[in-house]
Amino acid sequence: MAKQRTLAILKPDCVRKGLIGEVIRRIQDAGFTVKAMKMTRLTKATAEGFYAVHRERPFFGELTTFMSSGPCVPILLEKINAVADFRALIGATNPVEADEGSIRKDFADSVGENIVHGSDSEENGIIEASYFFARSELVANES
Ligand code: 3AN
Repeated sequence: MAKQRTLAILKPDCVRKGLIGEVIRRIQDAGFTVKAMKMTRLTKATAEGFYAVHRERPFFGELTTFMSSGPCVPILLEKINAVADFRALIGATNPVEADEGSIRKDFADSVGENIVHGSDSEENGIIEASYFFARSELVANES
């Protein structure tokens, strides 16, 4: 199987809880390579664009307010089978349902504030990465 890329975001709750290092440690221990990374803060409008697929959902306002509530750390990751493996590493959206030992099980408070985002497909990962990284930042890190 070929290497894939996926877009992770350490969400504002991860940053506020002082868990940036812990979560990146777990990601690297699981075999992911960091290809691009920064700390930034989404505006409400950018968060609404990023989560546009959820625009009709009842939690859309809460989600985009939370995601723009403080700095986050987007990270472009690479690994064989990265999309599925990363979603397994972080666990189910609702931490109550997340597997033992997953990042959300161990650190997330709720379905809304769940520490980390992971792309649901390789195609969406490419679109999501474009919200955070310039083409030059990605090309510079191609192996
Ligand atoms: P995932 O991030 O696991 O792919 P999605 O795509 O279903 O989950 O949802 C996107 C984000 O929306 C989640 N990470 C979560 O923060 C938020 N979310 C999902 N369901 C709810 C909900 N019922 N209430 C509040 N926020 C939610």
